[in-house]
Amino acid sequence: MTEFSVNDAELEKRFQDRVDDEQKIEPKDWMPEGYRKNLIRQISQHAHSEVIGMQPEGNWISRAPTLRRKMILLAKVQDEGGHGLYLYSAAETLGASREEMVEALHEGRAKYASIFNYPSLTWADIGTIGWLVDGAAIVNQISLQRTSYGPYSRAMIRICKEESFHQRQGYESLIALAHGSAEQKAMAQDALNRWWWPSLMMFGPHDAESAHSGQSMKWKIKRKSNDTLRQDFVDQTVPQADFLGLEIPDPDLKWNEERGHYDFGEIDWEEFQRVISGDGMCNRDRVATHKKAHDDGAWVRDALRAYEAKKANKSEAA
Ligand code: FAQ
Repeated sequence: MTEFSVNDAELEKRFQDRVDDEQKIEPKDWMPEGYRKNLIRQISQHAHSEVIGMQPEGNWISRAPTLRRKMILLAKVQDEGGHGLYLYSAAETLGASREEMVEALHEGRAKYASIFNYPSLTWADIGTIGWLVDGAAIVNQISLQRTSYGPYSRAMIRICKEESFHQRQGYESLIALAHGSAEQKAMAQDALNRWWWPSLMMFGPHDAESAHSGQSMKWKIKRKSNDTLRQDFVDQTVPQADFLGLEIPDPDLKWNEERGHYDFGEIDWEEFQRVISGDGMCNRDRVATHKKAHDDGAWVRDALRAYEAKKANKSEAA
């Protein structure tokens, strides 16, 4: 049988065999249309999250309490922009254009992580974002280092190295606050109270409610389920809160000897649905800010295109 007479069912079987065998799928390999579409959805939403995620922290760069904290925060926010760029590039290898992806974000057709629709009200929020939000992102992204799509997997390896610095700088900042004055400790506790539940929402709906999980796990786009990752995050974070002397705002949180995990309370799923449907505290503002920055930068893209065209004309004439 030649390659040309192989039908879709056979191609799909070969594809699944490769996935099951832990081989990476690369951009020029045959892949089912659903795999390509699902990856573009997930990777572009991941990219949007990184870029929109610059806003809550960017809000504090000019107000960081010391030069050291300002330098760390600037580097971190810049890293998040870089992560967005790796991820947009990974999605582009699947045939999506940057313009289409950004348009989908602006028109509300593409989501981004719900967490970035909450406001950063105090300096303690910045440490807490590093500790909890980057902490949750890493738990998920470590599993995605083994995702089946090569460019996504390689981007994750690089991103995780930087996220690990992000998580540590946040935790270090919170150690300073939690072990500082009574006012500083209260500010850290208040930030934990506001960011805890939204951090748990980052992992998405329960497995039973997750529309994409079944297929994404079969194709090894996702390697661990939403609930498993959420449990990993809780188990890892509770001892960190204990060390800080802060209390996690969940009366149902307790160690379960039998399961070898922490039990924890139920997420407010109505709030989650509201936020991912565009009606959270900051959704409108986040998208409007992104749109304005994009529009203000149009001249840079135009200049780059004009320069590329000029270069192409010159090389044609030569
Ligand atoms: N927020 O069927 P599932 C970071 C949507 S990076 C908004 O379970 P899936 C770094 C989901 O898209 C954080 N929407 O979906 C940083 C789907 O809607 P759709 C981002 C959510 O894809 C730190 C619907 O619900 N990380 O923070 C959320 O199998 C600090 C049904 O859900 C990633 O994106 C949510 N939390 O699983 C940056 C990791 N959860 O598309 C700056 C990659 C679910 O059908 C500062 N992504 N939805 O309209 C993933 O691992 C997965 O996409 C999940 C969701 C686990 C997020």
